[in-house]
Parts: sequence; C-alpha cells; structure tokens
Amino acid sequence: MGGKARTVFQNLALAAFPLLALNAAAQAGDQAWLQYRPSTMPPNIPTRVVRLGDSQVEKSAAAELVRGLQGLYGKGEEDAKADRHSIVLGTFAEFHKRYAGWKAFGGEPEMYPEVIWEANAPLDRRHQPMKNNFGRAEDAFAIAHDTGLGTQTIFVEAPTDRGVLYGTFALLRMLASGEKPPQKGFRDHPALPIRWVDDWDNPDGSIERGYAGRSIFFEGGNVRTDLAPVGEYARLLASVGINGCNLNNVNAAPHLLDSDHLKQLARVADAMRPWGVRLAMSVAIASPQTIGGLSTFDPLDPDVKAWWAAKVAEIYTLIPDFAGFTVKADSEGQPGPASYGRTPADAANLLAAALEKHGGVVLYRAFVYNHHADWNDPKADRARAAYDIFHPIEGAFAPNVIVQTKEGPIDFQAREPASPLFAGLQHTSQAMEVQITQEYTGQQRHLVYLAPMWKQVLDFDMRADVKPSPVKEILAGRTFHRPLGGMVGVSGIGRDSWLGSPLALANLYAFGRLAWNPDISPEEIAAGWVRQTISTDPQVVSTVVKMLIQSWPAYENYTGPLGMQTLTDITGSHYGPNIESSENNGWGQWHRADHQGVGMDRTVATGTGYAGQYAPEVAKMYESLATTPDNLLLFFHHVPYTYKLHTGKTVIQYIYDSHYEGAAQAAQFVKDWSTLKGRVDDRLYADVLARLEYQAGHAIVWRDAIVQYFLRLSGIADDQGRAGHYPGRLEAEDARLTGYRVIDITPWEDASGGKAVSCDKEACSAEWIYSGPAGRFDLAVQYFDLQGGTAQFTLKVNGQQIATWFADATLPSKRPDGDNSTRRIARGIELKPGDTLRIEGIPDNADPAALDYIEITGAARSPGFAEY
Ligand code: GCW
Repeated sequence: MGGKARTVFQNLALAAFPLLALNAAAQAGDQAWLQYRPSTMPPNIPTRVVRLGDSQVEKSAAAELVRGLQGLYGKGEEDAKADRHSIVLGTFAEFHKRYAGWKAFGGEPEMYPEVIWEANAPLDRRHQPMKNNFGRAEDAFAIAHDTGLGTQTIFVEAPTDRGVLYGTFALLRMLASGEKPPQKGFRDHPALPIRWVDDWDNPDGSIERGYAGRSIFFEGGNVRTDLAPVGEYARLLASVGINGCNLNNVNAAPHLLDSDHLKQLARVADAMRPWGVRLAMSVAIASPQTIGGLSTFDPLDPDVKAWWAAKVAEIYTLIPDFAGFTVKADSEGQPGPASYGRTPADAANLLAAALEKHGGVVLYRAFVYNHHADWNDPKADRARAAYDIFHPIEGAFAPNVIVQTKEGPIDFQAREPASPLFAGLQHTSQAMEVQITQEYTGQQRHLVYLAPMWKQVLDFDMRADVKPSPVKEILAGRTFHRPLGGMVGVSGIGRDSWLGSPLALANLYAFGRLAWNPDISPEEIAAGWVRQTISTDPQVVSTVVKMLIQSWPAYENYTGPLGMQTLTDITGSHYGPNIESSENNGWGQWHRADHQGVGMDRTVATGTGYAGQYAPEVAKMYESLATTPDNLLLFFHHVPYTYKLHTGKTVIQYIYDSHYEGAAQAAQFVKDWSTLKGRVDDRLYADVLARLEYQAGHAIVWRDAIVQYFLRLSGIADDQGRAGHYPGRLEAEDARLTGYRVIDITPWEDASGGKAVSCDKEACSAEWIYSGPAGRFDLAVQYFDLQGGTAQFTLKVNGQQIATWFADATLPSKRPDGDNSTRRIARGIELKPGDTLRIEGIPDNADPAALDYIEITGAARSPGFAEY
C-alpha cells in the first residue's frame, strides 16, 4: 500500500477495488458452494444418519451429511443403531450384510445398460472394479426411499464407497438447492470415468496461470505443512464428482520425483483420500537424466525403462492409490521423445508400462507444437499440430494411456472449433482438457462463465465415419468403444478464496457437473450453483443465471469475435488487448490482419489445409465460406473487411458492433447485479459489484483498442459513427499539464489516441475547462494502475475534491498499457460551463500515476467540452 495513510473516499460510488478481505477465516469449502444455509425442511427428510461402513470415504460422507443437515435444518446426527427414519449410507455389500433379503433400489431390475452393475446378483458374481479403478460403474449410486422400513428411510447405496460419497453429495445438492429428492428415488453414474483437475502449481508456491494467490500445495520448494485447505479442496472436488487431482505444473519440476518430495506428496494424497480424490502428478520426460543420473532419457533405452519402473514402484509404496502421470513433452521448450527420434506413443507407453501393474494411467497431452513456426509461410499452422503428430500414431498407445487434448486446436481462446483430433484417435482413450482458470478469458477479473463454451464443444458432432459422434460420446468411450476417457480441468485454485473471484467458482462447479454428465444444460448447472452458493430466492437465481449465461458471449464480443481468438498480449500477460502481438512471431496464434482483410485461411483449397483434418462432412462445412458459421469465419478464412456475413453485415461493421455490444453487456452486468442489493450477502454484494464495475471499465478499454485499431488498419468508417469518436472524452494529452509529460503507449491502441501522460515528479496535475451544458454527470477517469507502486489520484472540480483513491489493484504489465488501464467513475457530479476539472496524480515507486483521459457521460454527449 506504499505506506501511505489512506484517505476516506468522499464519493462512495468509488468503492475500493478489490475488496478481498473475505478470506480472513480459514479456507474452506463453505466459502464455495458447500454452504448449507438455513432452509425450510421438506417433509419426510430424516436427520439421523446411519453409516454402514467404516472406510474413510464413508466417514466423510456421513460427516458431510450431518454437517449439511445441521446447516440446513439445525439438526442432524450420526446414529449407528437407528434404522427407521434415518438416512442409511453404505455399499451394496454392506447393505446385503445388514439387511437380509436387501435388493438394490428395491430390487427393481432395470439398471443403466452401459454400467456393469450386478448389485442384486450373488456376491461372487458381482462386478469387479477395473484394475485401475477408473470406471463408471465404480462411481455409480442409487438413492432409494425404502418402503420396507417406512417412508422416512432413505438409502444411499453404491457399489463402492466413492459411489456412496457421490450419492450423499447428490442428496445434499438437492436439499441445499431447495429441492426435495424424488419419492421414487433416483440413481446416477458418471458419463466419463476420468474426471480430473490439473493444478499447475510449482514447488516454490507460484501457480502457472493462476489468478487466486499462492499454492495450497507448495511453498518454498516443499509441500506445505498446513494441508487443511487441500482436504477442503478435495471435499469441494468430491462434491461435484471429481475423482483425480494432478497437483503440479505440466511444466514439471523434476525434483518432485526425488524420494524426499515423494514422501511429501504422500501427505497430499493422504489429505485427499478421504474424499475419494486420487493424486496424480506431472512428470518431465527427461527425469531419468536430470535427476536419475542416467546419460539418456530415450524412452526405448532399457535403463530408462528400469528407472521409471523403480520410480513408479517407489511412488506406490508411498501412495497405494496413486492415479498416474500427466505429461507435457516436446512442447514449449519441454524436452520429449523427439530428441531421440521417438514418438509420443513411445514416451507414453514407457510410463504406461511402469504404471500398469499398479493401476495407474498416463495422461499424455496432445499439446505438442512448434513455437518457432515461420510466420511468412502461408502453409504453416499451429492448429494442425496435434492432429499431424498424433493421428499417424493412433493405435500405438498402451491401453492405460489417455491422450489429453485441449478443447480447441490452439489454446483456450475466446472461441475455437473443437479439436479435430477427437475424431482422429479411434483406438485410443481420450480426455478433453479445458481451463477453469481464465487465462485467456479475463483472468477471473472478468465474469466469464465457461460452461456454455465447454458444452458447445462437448455437443459438437465430429461426424466420424459419417455417424453421429459428439465429442462427449467420444470422451465417454462410447463412440469408439474405449474403456477410459474423460475431462480434465486446469483449475488454478489458490489461497485467495479458491479462485479469487466468487462468481468464478461457478466454473469449477460446472466443470465437475459436466464431467459427470455432459448432458446437463449450462443454465441448469448455473441455477444449481447459485441456489447453493448465493440464494434460493428466485429473483437472485434468475438474475445471476442470466448474467452467467451472457458472460461468455459478452467477453467474446469485446475481445475476439468471428473466431479471431482472444486478441490479447500473446507473448506476455494474455490479459489486455494487444492485437499485433500474435502476428509476426513463431507462436502461431495468428489472425493475419492487414489493410485489406483479416483471418487465417485454413482451407484445403487455398490455405493451410487444417479444415481437411476433420471428418469429411465437417471438413466440407469449414472449407466453404458459405457454410462456415460466422462465429468461426476468421478462424478458417481470410476475407476482406467488406465481406458480408450470413446476416448481411460486413465483417468490419460486425467488429465495431460486437465490441460496442460487448461493452454494453458488461455495463449491464453492473446494473443487473445492483438489483440484488439487500437480497444477497452484503460483503458478497460489494465484492462482486466492485469486480463488475472494473470489468465494465476494462471492457471499454478492450472495445476502444480493437475498434480504433481496425478503423486505422481498414480505413473503413463505422456506419454508426462511434469508432474513433469519443464525445465527452477529454484526453490527458490535451489538458493543461503541470508536471505530467505526454507519452506514447505501446501498443498504441491501448490508449485513447495512442497517448497518455505520466508523472516523473513528486506530484502532477492535468486540468480541463468544462464547456458542455450544465447538468449532473458521471465522470469516468481512465488511468493506468501499475504494479510496483501505489499511485494516488484525486479528482477535483473547481478546486473541490470529489474523490481520491489509490491505484492498488494487482494487474499485469509493468508499463502503462491495456493490461492495467483502469476506469473509475464518480457519479452524479454537477457541472456547468467554465468549471475546472482537475486530476492530481502522485506517483509511487514504479507507478507514475499515468492518465489516459476523463470522460463525461450522462446528459451531455455533445463533443467539444474542452478548451485546452
Ligand atoms: O496456454 C499455454 C499457457 C502456458 C501453459 C501451456 C500448456 C503450462 O500459456 O502457461 O503451460 O499453455 O498448456 O502447456
């Protein structure tokens, strides 16, 4: 805070950002959706809990149920002796033992056809779990109202204790959402066997692409002493059916495999085990050389094989239920089998062989590409890489290898088509990797509910073999009859209230729900999350669900519409606008905008040929301009700015319109949320409001950057007259400056007119004379909130202080640009012609109190207020 005394805001509309004092208490699942707020008890809900088994997982289930019942209804207890009027939890075997003649689900014969679940068969004919213990049957459950014991008895029954836990959470989810469990009972099983989160945590406690503080797992090179948050994290994961957690960065630190660190990792596994979450880890394929002392890491070398076999055996002595390895190799500087002319299958199978007898699996990432691609080569295309590399070796992978492919062919952009590899691996189990942490989608500072994006890919029909083959069916193993498969979510969980932003937690929740059942709609998931997390008040539910559902389209609108991808700083923060950063380098996130047109030609006929990687019907759709959906037009085609979309609108006009629309949607979120004042928890209200106000301001930064960039590049005017015209805006570089000097902003589009002012004195000021009409206005101040210092700004009208605040947000970039351009609004300020508007800036360390403009909005929208 720069050691400065804080002045109280004079204008309450300028609320402090961020308001993050919420996590003073220990980090717990209660801060997410496991809140169990007091609620009216539906009839016939027993509050006594009977646990038939003694496993850790069943104990967790019973304890959670008691906790939930107590929170919801004020009473709940475990009672081993009770039978009637209770909720009985147990595995099938335990039910058989306790109740003579017991039949699962009341003996109803019908079971899920795809689940081998012979609960009512004699014990010796019952389904044996798969060796690796990943299967849909293992995690299934049934909830039955037992009529034999009286209507008030509920059975939560499952083949395994993990199923009992999932059944318990399903019951609690209903109760906490204000729904009564159906009297006829229900049963469920996951669609996908592998439902993992990947945490990209580094041993030093930092988190790759994490936006919620430091690691809950590591600090200072070691596993943390306090693993209570890890247990709570596992509880959260289990509550939505997630069964694996890969705890470290895929850019893996090799020393985590040394004996000392493996013992430490065993503590993490211990903390998660009571919740049925199995630990996995990322490994560097070069480990036999880097830490094993071998001269090679060639996957076909016998010493290398022996090294991995011994290492894996050591892991299993410490972590008997270890889930497996995740591998990033030959990618972004990570060494890989290519160093020896070997394939990804050689590397994956090496690890798979070591893990197989212990029941472990390998998640081998298809994110393998050359990041030194030649920008001048019109045929070069990063999007092609996964398919080009993995399709030819399909069938070569061991059965316990799962190829893990990002949802789209590039890298978690605002919109991408589904990866063609999903249909390109018919003899290999596959997992789809998505990002819960919002790397390219606003880094949790922007509200972006990602379930609709994931759902769209899950539902996308790949038309493999000219048959219906939606991605979700491929992942479930149904399309190509694969035993394993699933979804992996890169989580980014940290110590700062899990994901930093309260509403961002909807994404973690939705990830688990979709991995369990990809058929649930994003709306339904959102509604369930809101009911459990915020309120069951219908107005709150409908308002927040509406905001969540509109948030991805809004973000896409003001960042990168038409399949241009997120037009952000590709080589740096991946946050604010920086359009040319994607071009002219080897990273391959190109959109090839020039004076005439924009877009990557990925057709077979004239482009990179990427479209041809899809099955014929899909390839045909993307090959043709006429059938490519507008929202992916520029991903597949390079077109002139005047090209007409299916709606008849030109591409350039769509770029302008969508950015204005997106910024307006972001502004609407503030209004929507404001209607909930008094209906939601006050602290939550203030926290979310401050975040949404920030987002609305940053959406304007995005809008203006992209609009003015394409206006200059294309030379085509906005037919609505908005682009390049900012009535009510008073540029800092046009003000009467004292101390401030005019600077160029890089990239130029990140500041209004490409310029701003920066202070290298003790204090500086910028002054304008207001020349618009008299009235009441909102006054927006656009400034740059830099890291490494806490500058202070004061807004005065006629010498009278209106507001003063500190630029103390934590935003990327150390120089003034679109990453840290921030807006503050003072509302309802009286102005009359001739008034002096003044901003005073006091720099602090590396923060030069840089200022872009002020903007007067409200009644006055006519240009020409300013005289300086
Ligand atoms: O999107 C990129 C990220 C990297 C990440 C990489 C990957 C772990 O910017 O931070 O590295 O993807 O997925 O391997």
